[in-house]
Amino acid sequence: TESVLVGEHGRDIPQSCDVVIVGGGVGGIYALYQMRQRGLSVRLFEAGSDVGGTWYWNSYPGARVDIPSYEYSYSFDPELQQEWRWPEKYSAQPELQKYFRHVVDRYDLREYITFDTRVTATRFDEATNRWHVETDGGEKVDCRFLILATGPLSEPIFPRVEGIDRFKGVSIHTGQWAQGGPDVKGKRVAVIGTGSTGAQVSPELAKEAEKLYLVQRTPAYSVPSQNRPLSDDEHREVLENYDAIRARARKNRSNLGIDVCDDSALDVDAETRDRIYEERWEMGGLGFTAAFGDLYTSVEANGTAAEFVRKKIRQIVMDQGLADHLMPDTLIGAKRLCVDNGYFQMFNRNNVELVDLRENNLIEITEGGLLMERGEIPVDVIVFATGFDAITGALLKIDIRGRDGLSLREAWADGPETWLGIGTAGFPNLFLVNGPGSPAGLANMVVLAEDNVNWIADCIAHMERAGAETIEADKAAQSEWAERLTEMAEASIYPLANSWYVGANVPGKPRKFVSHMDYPEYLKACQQSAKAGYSGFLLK
Ligand code: N01
Repeated sequence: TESVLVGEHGRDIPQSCDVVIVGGGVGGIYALYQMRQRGLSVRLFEAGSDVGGTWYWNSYPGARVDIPSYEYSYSFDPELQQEWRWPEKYSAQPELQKYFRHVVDRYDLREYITFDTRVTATRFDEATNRWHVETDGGEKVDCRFLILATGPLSEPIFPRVEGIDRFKGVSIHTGQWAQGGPDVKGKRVAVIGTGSTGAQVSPELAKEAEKLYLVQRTPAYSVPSQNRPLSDDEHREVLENYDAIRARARKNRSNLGIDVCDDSALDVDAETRDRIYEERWEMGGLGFTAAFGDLYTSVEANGTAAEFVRKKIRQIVMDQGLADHLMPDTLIGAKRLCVDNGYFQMFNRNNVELVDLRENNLIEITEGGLLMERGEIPVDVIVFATGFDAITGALLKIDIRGRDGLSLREAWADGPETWLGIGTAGFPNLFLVNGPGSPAGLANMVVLAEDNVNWIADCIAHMERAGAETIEADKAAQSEWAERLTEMAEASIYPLANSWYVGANVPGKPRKFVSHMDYPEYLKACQQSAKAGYSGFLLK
């Protein structure tokens, strides 16, 4: 018999179920929907107080999607697609969270979710082939299948700087804004970090703050989003052509509906090239680096796009001395390209000051601000836009033990290895959504989550039919997958940058590129494995 608790609404909350899902974001919500559709009993644990994951936590001013909203949304139900009205091309965080809340309520999923609860440990019991799951709320649940939808960018990291706990003002990481973002009106604010987040949050804070210090370690490339309200006509056109829009994106390496040009940037003259870059700049968004086919494979071709953006920075930033400090000199796109709404324009405000760590290093954080080599900067608020222990951080935070007590932390000590980004050897009946080895971080994560979850749900159904108790990635298949990922990475510019893609933003993390770069190829591999009775997996 199943042990049960009685929930708020008088419904039994099972302590023993078919599936436990960790994470109530983009991936977890759809996993919950799909498992319920398949008639499985499910519990979902979410650390936040509401659903949305990334779009719950990152509620900082300026947070906004950089893939058009009508693409960055679920495709599984045509009715859902048809009834939702996105207000802007790139909708802001509150709108995204509203959407994810709507999905949860529309399909009656909320009652299966336990909020404000972190899964701390999970252990596979080989005698029963079940996972034991423990939470920080002291709950113990066991399940047959464990789905980890913890997100690749959900474990915030802070600079390792002396005095970080000493600061008497308000300090907050952008990825924890939901816990209570500060009111910066009339305050002196320091933002540390100039990645996608820093480029989004700073212009918004600068509008409110008395003074904004932007602390920059590496200048970033950013292109304008050219965001705008989605007109009724555009909205209608999207609704009428949704299938075609989705189908088109599926053919793209990142599952995006952008126009990709296959020509080499080096085969056209400089004038033509600049005209093409100008068109892309005006169009806005991530399509900028799809202007030519070799910007991610040739350092020389990449340099032409980089130079174009540098020229733009010079044109936008009025103070040319300041523009010098903002000039990126690395490869464009090798660290994820920022998409902004007035980032470089912000530097023309007289309440914004750039603090360039390359010539004025941060020594420590004091009670009242930042102690720099050149003196103290007193501030009231410190905003850490310093990023995440990406891809593996949230997974390895959980003490996960597979066969023979093997810990995932040990198994992945040299970097994660998976087969299809979905399973990993030694951890039976454990499935990853948007995991390492999938195109997570490079592709539309909503659609990727759907593809992963559909695959998992079909796999579970297959196991039922075949009478299999466990499924586990085969080590050989996993090694082959790792080789393919490395091969693709080495043919690209990605490994050349110190980015979260390769783990370079976390001291001591093994340097490895573990994302799949080609969505159509990725999907085909997943489908082929399923078709062949889940090849690359051991079913028992
Ligand atoms: O994090 P990041 P993020 N001292 O790691 C700096 C997605 N996203 O939160 O470049 C000083 O990219 C660090 O400096 P450096 C998107 O996939 C999307 O901005 O390492 N500075 C860097 O400038 C994105 O890529 C959107 O030298 C320090 C910054 O902090 C991913 O999330 C919006 C430092 C971190 O940049 C992560 O973006 C936001 C230190 N000790 C995020 N440590 C959209 O637009 C770090 N930095 C949809």
